[in-house]
Amino acid sequence: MSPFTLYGMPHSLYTGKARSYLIKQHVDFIEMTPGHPRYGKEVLPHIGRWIIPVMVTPDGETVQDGTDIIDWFEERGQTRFSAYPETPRHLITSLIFELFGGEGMVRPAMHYRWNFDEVNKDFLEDQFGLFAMPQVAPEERLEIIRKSTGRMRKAAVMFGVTPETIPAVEEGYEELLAKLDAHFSQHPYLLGGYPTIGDYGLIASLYAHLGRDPYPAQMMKRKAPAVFRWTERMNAHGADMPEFLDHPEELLPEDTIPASLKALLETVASDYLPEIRAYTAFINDWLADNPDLPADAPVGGEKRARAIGTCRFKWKGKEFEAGVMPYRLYLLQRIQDAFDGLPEAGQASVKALLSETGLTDILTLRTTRRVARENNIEVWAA
Ligand SMILES: N[C@@H](CCC(=O)N[C@@H](CS)C(=O)NCC(=O)O)C(=O)O
Repeated sequence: MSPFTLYGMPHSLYTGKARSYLIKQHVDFIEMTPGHPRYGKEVLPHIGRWIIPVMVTPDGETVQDGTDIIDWFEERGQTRFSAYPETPRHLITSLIFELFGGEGMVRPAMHYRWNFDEVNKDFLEDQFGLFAMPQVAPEERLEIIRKSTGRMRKAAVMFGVTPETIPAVEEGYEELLAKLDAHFSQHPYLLGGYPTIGDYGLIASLYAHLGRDPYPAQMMKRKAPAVFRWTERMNAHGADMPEFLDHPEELLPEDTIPASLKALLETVASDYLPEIRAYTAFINDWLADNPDLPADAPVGGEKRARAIGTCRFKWKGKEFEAGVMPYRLYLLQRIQDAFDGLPEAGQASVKALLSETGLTDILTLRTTRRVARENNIEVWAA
């Protein structure tokens, strides 16, 4: 049987999540760049837009989206160890970090990629050109790529990175990095001896951008060596935890959430809840203004736009304005759905944890319509 193909790029944030999962699950896969002519034949006709990551199965099925790629294996029970913990606190905590890592940390990821030209620019232009057009000569592709990186640079603003907010973004990231370092100094993965969905969410921002682009990678190595080690570990075939002598390949016993992880949940509450509050409110208003959308209407309209508007919120004393991306609801719903599916005792134990860490609202911030995924895009559910 031919192996799986992952269309992705080393410098792509969302590819990191899918790649790490495939590596850890020992899936026999090859990674191909969307710059390969096969992408146009094998992927575009099915997916209908340029996007990565996309997985093609040995039977020719195409799956877009990091979470859907992971769930393709989970639903079939084809895992070495499931990404979804069985105990209530571990499950909900892990899903919270899936949302936070992939969506809540995009601001520092964009900032440390695009606002440090002296250190990053040559590398970024090389990498973007190399993987988009490996068949084009370096000087020629540089011309082309300079135009498209200009577009991506502007995207940082869409995520709320502006000259006014940059000091807050940097302060927040340094605090987060210190807490992550404290945690990964004690634990090889978020919940113990193997990665779960929260690790796969975190690796999105912490690999391609924050762990690989020259400026933030050096910063991570200097200030948070245990986080850097975790990024290596997340891309290793084995457990890769020799510094944790005799650590079992098991999650922490008794659904334990150690103090270092509670501290990280507190950061999610302080750093990301204000934005969740703002975008769920925006979406509810938007849905009230658009009451006649048919079921399965693409969330970004015919253009398949990522954002349906911008919302404002305050954080660290600064006013932020950021794009409202309904995809984020899809990940938020996963936390809430998992909570709703827990037995009463499990719910009580999770509620106590969320109350202790300031995250109670993550369960109640809901919208009047749900986001679903159909045919590899996000749609408004019935
Ligand atoms: N929700 C998707 C997001 C994928 C995504 O945004 N990929 C980026 C590259 S890291 C991309 O393809 N962007 C191209 C575009 O949106 O035009 C996932 O998790 O897979």
